[in-house]
Amino acid sequence: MTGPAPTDVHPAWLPPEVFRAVGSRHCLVLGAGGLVDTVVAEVERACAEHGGSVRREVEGPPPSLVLALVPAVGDGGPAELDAALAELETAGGGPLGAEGYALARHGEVTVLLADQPAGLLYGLFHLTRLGESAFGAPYAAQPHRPAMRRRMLDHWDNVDVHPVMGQVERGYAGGSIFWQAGHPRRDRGRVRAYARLLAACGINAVTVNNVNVHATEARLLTERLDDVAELADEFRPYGIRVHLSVTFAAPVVLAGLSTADPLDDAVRAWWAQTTRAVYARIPDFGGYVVKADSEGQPGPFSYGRDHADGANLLAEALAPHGGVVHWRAFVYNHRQDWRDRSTDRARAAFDHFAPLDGRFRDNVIVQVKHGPMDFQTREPVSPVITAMPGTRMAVEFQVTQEYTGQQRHVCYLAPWWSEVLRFGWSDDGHTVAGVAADGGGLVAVSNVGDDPFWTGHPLAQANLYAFGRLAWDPQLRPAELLDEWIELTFHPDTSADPDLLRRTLHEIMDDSWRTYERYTAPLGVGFMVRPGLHYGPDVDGYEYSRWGTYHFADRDGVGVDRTRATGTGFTGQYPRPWSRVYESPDTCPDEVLLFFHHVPYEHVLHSGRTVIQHIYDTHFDGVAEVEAACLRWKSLVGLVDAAVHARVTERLDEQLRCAREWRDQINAYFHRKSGVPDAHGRLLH
Ligand code: GCW
Repeated sequence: MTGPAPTDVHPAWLPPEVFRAVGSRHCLVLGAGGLVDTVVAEVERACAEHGGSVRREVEGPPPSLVLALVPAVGDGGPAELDAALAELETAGGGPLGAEGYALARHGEVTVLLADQPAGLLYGLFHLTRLGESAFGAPYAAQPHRPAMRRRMLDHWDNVDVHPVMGQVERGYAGGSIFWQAGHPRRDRGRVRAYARLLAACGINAVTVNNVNVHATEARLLTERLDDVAELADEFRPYGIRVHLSVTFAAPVVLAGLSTADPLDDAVRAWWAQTTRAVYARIPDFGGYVVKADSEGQPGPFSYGRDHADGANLLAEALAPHGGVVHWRAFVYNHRQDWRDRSTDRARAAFDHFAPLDGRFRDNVIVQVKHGPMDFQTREPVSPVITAMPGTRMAVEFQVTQEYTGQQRHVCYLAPWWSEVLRFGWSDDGHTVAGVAADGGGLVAVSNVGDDPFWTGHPLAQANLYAFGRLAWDPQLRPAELLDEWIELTFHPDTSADPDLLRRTLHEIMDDSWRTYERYTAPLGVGFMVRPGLHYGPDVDGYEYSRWGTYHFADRDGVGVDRTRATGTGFTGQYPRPWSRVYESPDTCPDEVLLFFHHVPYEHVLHSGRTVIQHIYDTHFDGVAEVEAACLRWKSLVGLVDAAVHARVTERLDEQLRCAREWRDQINAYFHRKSGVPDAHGRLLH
């Protein structure tokens, strides 16, 4: 069932060592059904490696680990199982649900309970995180349930190599693990191993193609559906549903209809019939993902319809089969005139979507990027997330590091995602995590490719891991998640200096997002990257472009005035208290000051420093932090796998080169604009 682990790829957070505790027990598995077979196969593999045993019949010597589906527990099972069940009942809290599980330890027996097979699988992976500590002192049954029902990764993978974007749009880890130059890859073992890694961090949905749907990829929906079905077969044993990005123009481009108008009967009939065929082939198909009227993709605007009309069309086709449509809210004018100060890209998603609240069908999930612009290193939370109580919403993160160093720079993003998820408003305790949990869950753009380390930069694996875990439980702390990831991936106890290894990885990674922020675009102003590529500094690269991403630096100051009083009015899209907090530079948090305000260089931040001095200081500090990271990494020679060490060393060299370039260009630029010298007299070029 699980097949042999591929040997040409790094085991990431599932090396055989993490199964030692489970695999050295005598295990009893009670229950049946697809995913239970996966659990049994996993436990068998672990036991074959570590000397334990597995059986599925109650009769036999006392087990030391019982994994049981509650409905499969009959008479005559071990007494510890009954004790755990009784505890669960008294603990209350209702059923464990489709994916939940409970763990308990009584006497010498550890018990894992679940209502349904997926729960057993997630519980098994929980045991890998606990290791031996799951088999120590007794503890009463503790239930675990995911906060989000849907925990999804979108792959921006193309079937055909795109002439500009390549095989994977914004991919920094080699080619696609699904597709290669027009065809599905044959090495399915890699996909299966990926599914296993994803399940182990809690992911349960994957989109297998880019949201920019080109000609070949459009056909995955119809004549190339078998390719999608093959992928679904690999993901299914790990409880992961496959979704497909489709083009809104499909009825025209695939079936030759004269229109894709969402209110046209022939169009509706085509989607209904096409979707029926998809479910006939892939009964557990997840649904469609759509980027419409965005960056050149077709959409309902062409027919004078709005996004609710467009999304509802697909939702109607999916509803009889239990599918959902993820309809992206990333809609803005990408043909702006930089001279026009009245258009503000940050406002666009709210302007298009907030008025439609309440008009979307139940199985529409409006998928919103977490910030109002585009996955910058720092942005405020998108006000759309606060504004549509009558709509199911999914919040979208970007694990692939498009604007955060492209997996050449260490940038552990969990601290930021955690901040976003905890962002709250109103007295009723609304938070981003709450909106996602009540609606469509969390989605992220994957950072995985066919690279032997999965993610190009081996340390970027931590972002993928942390995303899945945060989607399961948004309360988890980023540093704890890093602990988990370090233990699983590096198993420090088997190294010569476990403490040095743990400490050094934390020192390099904990604050690496803030380090990256320090040497790149300052105070939330964003962009300043090379156009198109989005890597490395180009302060004015987007300043006169059509993309609507400006910083407005002149000799007196910098930043975008998005206030109601004198700017674009974007601050008015927030509920209280944020509409007020952001409106005034006196209350606006420093880290997003230039996102909301155009201020003089001598403006004094809450930190007590002027804006210009902050720019100089942070750029020197950021580079110094990268220098320190390089030295620290050197000290891990011999403590981590040699290939991992070499790859990270190579990436750190590039990070340091690039960080220095950022520092020098940004500092020189602002020195030349402002004429203000550095208070510490450092070289500004
Ligand atoms: O961040 C931008 C990227 C595009 C991407 C787009 C999107 C898939 O530069 O490459 O297109 O976002 O999210 O749709």
